[in-house]
Amino acid sequence: MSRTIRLTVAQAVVRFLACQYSERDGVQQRLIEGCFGIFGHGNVAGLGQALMQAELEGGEEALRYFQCRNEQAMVHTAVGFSRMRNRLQTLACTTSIGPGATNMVTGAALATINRIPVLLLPGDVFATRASGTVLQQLESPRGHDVSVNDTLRPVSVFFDRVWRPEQLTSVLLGAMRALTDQANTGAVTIALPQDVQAEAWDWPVELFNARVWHVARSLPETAVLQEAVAAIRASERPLVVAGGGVGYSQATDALRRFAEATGVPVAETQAGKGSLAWNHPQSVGAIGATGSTAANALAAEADLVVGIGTRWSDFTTASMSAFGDPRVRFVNINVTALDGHKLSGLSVVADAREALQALTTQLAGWRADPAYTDRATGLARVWDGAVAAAYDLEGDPDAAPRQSQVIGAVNDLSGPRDVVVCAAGSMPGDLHKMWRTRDVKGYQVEYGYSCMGYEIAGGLGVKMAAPDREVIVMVGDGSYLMMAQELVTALQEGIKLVVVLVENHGFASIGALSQTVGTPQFGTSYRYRGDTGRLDGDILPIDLAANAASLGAHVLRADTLGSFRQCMSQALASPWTTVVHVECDLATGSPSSRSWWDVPVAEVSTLPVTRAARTAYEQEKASQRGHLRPFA
Ligand SMILES: Cc1ncc(C[n+]2csc(CCOP(=O)(O)OP(=O)(O)O)c2C)c(N)n1
Ligand SMILES: [Mg+2]
Repeated sequence: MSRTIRLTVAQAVVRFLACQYSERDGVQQRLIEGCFGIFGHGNVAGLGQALMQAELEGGEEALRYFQCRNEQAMVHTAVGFSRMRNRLQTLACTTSIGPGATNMVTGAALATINRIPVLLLPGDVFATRASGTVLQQLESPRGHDVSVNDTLRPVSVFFDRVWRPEQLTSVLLGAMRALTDQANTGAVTIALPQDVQAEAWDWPVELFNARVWHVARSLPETAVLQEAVAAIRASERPLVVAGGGVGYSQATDALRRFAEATGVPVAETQAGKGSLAWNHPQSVGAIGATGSTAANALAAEADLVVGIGTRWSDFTTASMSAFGDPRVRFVNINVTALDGHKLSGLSVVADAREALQALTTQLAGWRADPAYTDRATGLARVWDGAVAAAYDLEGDPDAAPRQSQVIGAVNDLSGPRDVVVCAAGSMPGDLHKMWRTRDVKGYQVEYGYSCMGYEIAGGLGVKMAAPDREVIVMVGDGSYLMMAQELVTALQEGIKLVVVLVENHGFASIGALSQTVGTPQFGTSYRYRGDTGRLDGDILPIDLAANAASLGAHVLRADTLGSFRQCMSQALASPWTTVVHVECDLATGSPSSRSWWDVPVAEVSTLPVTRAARTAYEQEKASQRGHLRPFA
């Protein structure tokens, strides 16, 4: 008879999570660093009781509880944390049933789209159904085992519900497997009916022994690798596109060695930015719709593109218009075959670091034409000049600065290890183009879901993962208004953030987009309803700086570039969470990518402006192509 210990289901969950570890390259770390939660009747007596008991009894070993203000935000925080820790560690999030649980759906989608592990523990309706219809229960006429938590199924890479205590062990083990599976990780959901959480069971003691989850580095198949090597050797204009997988695999040194040994230039996706230092001679910067003219010129003529750890999103491929050579081929190094096969590429299913090392070895002695490598460096220098000009735009020193100047000032005043965080609006594109990344973890822009409201909550997670770095959250007024409340959590935990709040009175990015798609400025600025009956009156007098101060942040206000620089220096030197509110010109000042993004325009319209936009759209659309030619 094996020994057992009697605990509630919730106590077992908390005890189990506290002793899970991940390990890669022989380095071991706790898999679940803590648990965020907002309590309600669906979890306070179960997981709430278990977390409290662990806190009182468990000391350092216990799963630490963190409070937050909004369930969506806590998932963002877990994502920011895990992204910064290269997906080897994450946080758990517990909610009540009903609205608390469904508030996590957006966060879960964000995690899964970005392939970042987070553990979600929503409460659920009674398993026994003893109390009848429970507060916040959705009743489905299709069956009584449906609950609102089923909305988490399509956005989770693993979803299970613990109807009976006996099921818990298999559910927990399945969840840990999914969290540590680099090829298919994301939101991992364990729905916990509120009665089951409080139910006692005799658990085998070995369930609570320390358990180490090995994070594999999968090796490329020899034959496939050889095909990749042959393709690279045969290429004349090769280009690497580095995605997020390079950083997560800690493959940046391997990438640099590969680039230096072969002379192949390196472009970066949003998630891959920072894979190579911005001023490395072979770094050609961002690629795609928000890319540099250097990377986009090279993409247009490349005959072989080596994608590493990229999902090939439309921003990267400029909606399938970036790669112009009719015979261009793709080699896709990725841990997941889902991405490997995109663009009819040769799918090299492998860990990025392992594959790069193997390629470097096998390509020994081969180099791209030095004239081509030099041309790439030259194109990159031209782009650097355009960025420098955008940073230093001349103009009235008493006027509101352009966003490009704000980005330039932040880049200039921040240290090499400082981290910039952003997610939605016009800033991610401008940062992708213009931010000069000096450290592999220095650029944390969430652009898989580009979720307004991620910024402050995600930045909190980044700072929790890297307390020794300054974390600078860049947030637009629209995104700030959507989710600013985690400033309170920063205050509560004594976590310092620098928040740069760019005020342009509305959704400037969509305002700019609306111009090109024939709906000029419709619904994109924060204005009163005017005499016309439309939202074209005066600008709404919203004081977001006062709002931030009311949440406990220190607040500095800037309305010129000079005052912004002063405020920024003060914020960086301060030990407190500081919001620098800066009024910005609507024109961002960022240089053109000479690229395109497919947003379809109305095919018929009574409005001349829409018809003109449609004509321009059809011209751009002509540059779009499929990549259907089989690789071999
Ligand atoms: C949750 C969410 N809703 C809607 C969008 C679509 N969207 C993208 S950017 C944007 C406006 C962002 O405004 P702001 O944060 O002020 O940045 P700005 O565009 O002014 O730079 C909107 C509505 C989104 N990305 N996320
Ligand atoms: Mg705005």
